Amino acid sequence: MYEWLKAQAEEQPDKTAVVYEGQHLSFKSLYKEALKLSRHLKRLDRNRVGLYIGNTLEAVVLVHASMIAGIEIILINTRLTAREITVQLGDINVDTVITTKPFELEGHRLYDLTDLYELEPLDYKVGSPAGETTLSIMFTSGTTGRAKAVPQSYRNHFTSAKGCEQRFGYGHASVWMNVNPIYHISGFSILMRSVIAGCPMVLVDKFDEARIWQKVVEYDITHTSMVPIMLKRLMAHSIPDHRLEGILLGGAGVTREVLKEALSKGLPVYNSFGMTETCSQIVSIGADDPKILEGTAGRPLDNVEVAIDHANDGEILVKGGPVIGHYLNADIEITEKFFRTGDMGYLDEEGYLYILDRRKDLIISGGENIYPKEIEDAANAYVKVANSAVVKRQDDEWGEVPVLLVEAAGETIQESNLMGHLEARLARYKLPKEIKVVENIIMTSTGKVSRGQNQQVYDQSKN
Ligand code: S0N
Ligand code: AMP
Ligand code: MG
Ligand code: MG
Ligand code: MG
Repeated sequence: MYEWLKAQAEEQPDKTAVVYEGQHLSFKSLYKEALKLSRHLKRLDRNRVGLYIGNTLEAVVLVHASMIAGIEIILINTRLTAREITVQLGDINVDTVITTKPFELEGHRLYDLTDLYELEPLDYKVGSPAGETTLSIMFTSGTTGRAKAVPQSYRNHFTSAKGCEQRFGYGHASVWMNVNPIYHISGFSILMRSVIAGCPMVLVDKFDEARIWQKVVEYDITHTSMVPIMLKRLMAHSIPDHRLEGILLGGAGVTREVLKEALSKGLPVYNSFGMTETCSQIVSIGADDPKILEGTAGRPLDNVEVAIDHANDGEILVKGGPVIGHYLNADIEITEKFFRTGDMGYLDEEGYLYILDRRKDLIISGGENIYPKEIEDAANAYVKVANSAVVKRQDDEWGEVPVLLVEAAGETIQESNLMGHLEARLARYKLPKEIKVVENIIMTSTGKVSRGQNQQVYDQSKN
């Protein structure tokens, strides 16, 4: 039931499974390679390992090898600093990381593929995963500044892929292109969809609009996923003749202008709403539905239920096969039947979901999440900073970007020194695009940063 690669290797052995930079693997060779690598992986004697990988052929082999070996994989965001990664891995007791690109991490056992193949292969009996078995673990940042570990099961991935297949209309004759990082669910879900439906996946490791269009043509790509900034970059380029049937947009809100431009250029866009915790899109709408220009993220997939919690600011609640049942960090519990998204919105009379705002303090820059608290904690650790608050600014390029407001502890703050301090602690996409020294950071009566009031003061200072 969940041994998708083995099934494809038996049913369509010679069909292309993965393409990367001119290298191809059929389903049969992918299975053979993965099975072989799984024997070396078994020698590590670990039931959970971190993967520090790019969007490459060998990374796909490694993911499948881990699945065959029954090893849970932690998909590491390679944009994070070693310091941030160490905290995440420590939180779920992972001491072993496999890399397919250069990486240094003190205090962990690191193996690249050459190291792995040098380990004596272990003969073992391949098992069958149950639906509830954890396949992958991804971290998603949380309001407290501590990232939440999201375990995604075989059943979560399978039901997600099936729901997507139905809504997005791809099948075994389709060709997927994957330009989203495999370490995000946006990219990982494509790996799952391609092996579950038995269609090829063309991988792209570096977002370059000219090369992406070239590959869309060369491989007759029919389906792909993007965050809005990627689509904007692609539309700024001249568009060749293509066979695209679906471009799934997600990860952040997309403006009506971008959707209108895409439609006018004949691009088959789908808008969607989804999260790491829902194993990718759970609500979507296609270009053929006129409501796409009305600001809706669409209708729930057939295997998903959406409700609105009117007593809590209109928070969007979801449940269904693709939605996770718990977090791994022991003290973060999901106790209710519905999963709380932290986003706010409403459903219209036809059941279309509209996303209005967020209850959580999230900033999304180019599809990467930034929690204000992470930046504030890093800033407050700087001696010359007495207090700080992070607010957001709309940005033509990235969508939203963080702005850091700081209250000095007496001495003058040298912006470049503070930046240097932050750079050692935070991934580069989290670095504030602007630092502003203010008289006073506004706090709530309970002693927390008042995000709303600081935002208001900042917005007014710009007008
Ligand atoms: C947009 C991307 C590709 C930009 O990266 P690019 O151009 O490759 O940058 P680099 O050359 O690496 O660096 C150049 C400078 O830009 C900075 N930088 C890079 N990215 C960002 C960023 N996001 N924000 C701010 N700055 C950024 C670099 O740091 C560098 O600057 P300096 O020189 O100062 O270091 C890249 O950001 C990207 O890949 N973004 C997308 C990530 C993604 O996929 N996010 C989605 C996460 N959410 C989900 O997965 C859930 C929703 C979902 O499942 C989904 C989402 C989308 C589509 C479909 C689905 C689905 O439902 O299936
Ligand atoms: P992640 O935690 O990276 O999986 O990102 C999920 C979050 O992205 C959601 O909780 C939303 O806040 C945001 N998001 C995803 N899709 C949309 C959308 N269509 N409109 C607005 N925000 C979105
Ligand atoms: Mg999240
Ligand atoms: Mg670039
Ligand atoms: Mg301080």
